[in-house]
Order: sequence, then C-alpha cells, then structure tokens
Amino acid sequence: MFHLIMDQAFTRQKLKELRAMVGEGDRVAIVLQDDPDPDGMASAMALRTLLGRNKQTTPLFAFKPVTRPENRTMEHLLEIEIQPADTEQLRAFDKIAMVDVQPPYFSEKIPRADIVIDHHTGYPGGAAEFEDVRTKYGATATIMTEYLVTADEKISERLATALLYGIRSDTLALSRRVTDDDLLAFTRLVRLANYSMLRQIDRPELPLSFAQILARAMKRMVVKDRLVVLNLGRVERDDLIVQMADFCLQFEGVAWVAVAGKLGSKLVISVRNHGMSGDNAGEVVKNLFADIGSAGGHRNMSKAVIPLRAWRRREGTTHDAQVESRLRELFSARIKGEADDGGVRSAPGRTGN
Ligand SMILES: [Mn+2]
Repeated sequence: MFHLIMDQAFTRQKLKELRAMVGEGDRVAIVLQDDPDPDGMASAMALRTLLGRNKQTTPLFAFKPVTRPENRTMEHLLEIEIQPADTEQLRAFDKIAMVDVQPPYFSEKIPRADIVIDHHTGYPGGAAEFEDVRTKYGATATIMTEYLVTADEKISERLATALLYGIRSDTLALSRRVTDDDLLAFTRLVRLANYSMLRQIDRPELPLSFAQILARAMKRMVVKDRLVVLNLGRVERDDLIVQMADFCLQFEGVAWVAVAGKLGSKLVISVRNHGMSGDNAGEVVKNLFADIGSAGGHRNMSKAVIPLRAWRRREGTTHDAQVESRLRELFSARIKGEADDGGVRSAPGRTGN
C-alpha cells in the first residue's frame, strides 16, 4: 500500500539528484535550527544515512544547543552529536545541508546552502542548488522516510526510533496537520522502532534527590479554589518543575496549577490548566510577572522566569515558604479575576515545529 500512495517517481528523481551532487570525499555539514527539535534531529540522521556517511564525514551543527529535556534525552539516548555552529567553520565544508529549516532562517550566519529538505511554509525558495520543500507534510521526517524507502536503505532501529519520534512530535501524536503521507511513514516505522527507548525519551529520568523534594511538596499540597500552588525550593533542572506541574494537574478537583522552583539565580514558575472555558495561562503569568521577568505561553501552559533579585525587590523576600504563600495569593486573586471577566480569550497556542 505504501508504494502505491507514495510519490516514489518524484522522490526517486530527487534522490538521484541528491546523490549526484555529493562527491565521495566531500565533507558535508548538516545545520539544524536553533535549539534543534526531534524532527530536525531525526531528519539529519536520515540524510546522513542516505548519503552513506558517518559522524566524522557529516557532522551536525546548530547555533543554539538542544534545551527541552525530552529532546536532550533523545539526543543523548540516540547518540546524536550536535556541535556548536560557527560561520567560519561552516565555510570550510564542501557542502552545507539543512533539514527541517531553510536558509533565510539563518540570514547571514550561513555562508551558503547546497541542500535543503524541509516542510515549513513561508520561505521564498531558490536559495540552494538542491531543494525539496513539501509544505503539505506534517514532518520533514516523513519526507526522509520516503527517501529511505525509495532508496531501499535499511532503516536501523536507532534511525526508525528517531524518525517515528520526529513525526510524532511534529504532529502532536498524529493529531495536528497530519497527512496520509505522515501516517504511512509512521506505519512503516512502527515495526522498526525501539519502544523502550521511546518511553525513556517521553519520561526523562529523574534525579534521586528529587524524591525528597517531591515528598515534602506533596505533604503541603492543598486544592483551594480548584488551584494548586507549590514552591519546590531549589531544584537542579527546570523540567522537574514542569513535570511536577503536569503531575499536580491530574488530581481530582484541580483546574489550575502553578509550581515554582529556584534554578540558579532565577525563580521559575510553571503554570498549567485544563483549558476549559476561557482560562488562559499565558495571560495570567504575563499579568502577574511581566514587570519583573519574562512571562508568557499558551492557554494551557505558560511559564515565568524571574531573577530572584527582581522578585526580592518587589515581594520583599525569597524565603521558600513565603514565596509559596505569596504565589498562592497572586494566582488565586488572578484566576478568580479571570473567571469574573468571563475569561480573557486569545488565539490558540503557536503551531510552530
Ligand atoms: Mn518539522
């Protein structure tokens, strides 16, 4: 079925062009967008396989490193090494390729682009000798899967896991902008991927020290006005704050969660709600904290990052218990306010990928 629906003639032609372009001894750099995401990382691995290359001859680069915990886990578990990009260093490569992104994204930082494979809309095109931009696709990993199938390449477990995760994350688990092509690529990869690895990527390992923090916090947890507010105090990673916020939202009677923690010299606050009625988590944090830190997000999830010094200046103290009670006051007043206004609505979350 896959073969009937895939546009293999087109892909076969492009594959021929792609391979003809890259000489055997050429050093190829693959450049990813800032803070690379799973679709980009998976597509880069696939391009390397298609060109019959390895980490030495075809390294991956990004101007800003991976930050999301899940993506870092993917990078680590699948041993995807991404080096910091440098314009001068890139100039020395015989070919510069980019996947899941296009040259204008980088403006002057990229000396040139030779190979571009992507699914994003809104770029003029024509910036590289080889281009394959399929804007109707949900993920670049889908395009890459078609290339691999057309080329009759063996898709390793590691590569299949990466591509499957790339498609899944760009299409929000096949719920957003998913096309038949994405579904077919997904189906093709399902049998090849490593599910225990996928589970590990979904649920990054927690540091043991977090158990104590968790135990103390859970004892204090109360639900008032359908709101849970906790300050975890000092934590070693900000995803622990995010995971805690997600966890607390699962309890009965909870509609809103705000979990804070101190990370370095900052207070990080992660906010969640169920997105019923007009609840808008992004607006709430902006209203509460835009004057002392960065604050924003979507209807269902938002975040504020506040320098502890700025918090102290406005609120008087950064003592953990007092931070928690102050946050409870602020959120409880704000959320009631929102409900009284009938809720402030805004556009749904960004659809970037
Ligand atoms: Mn993508």
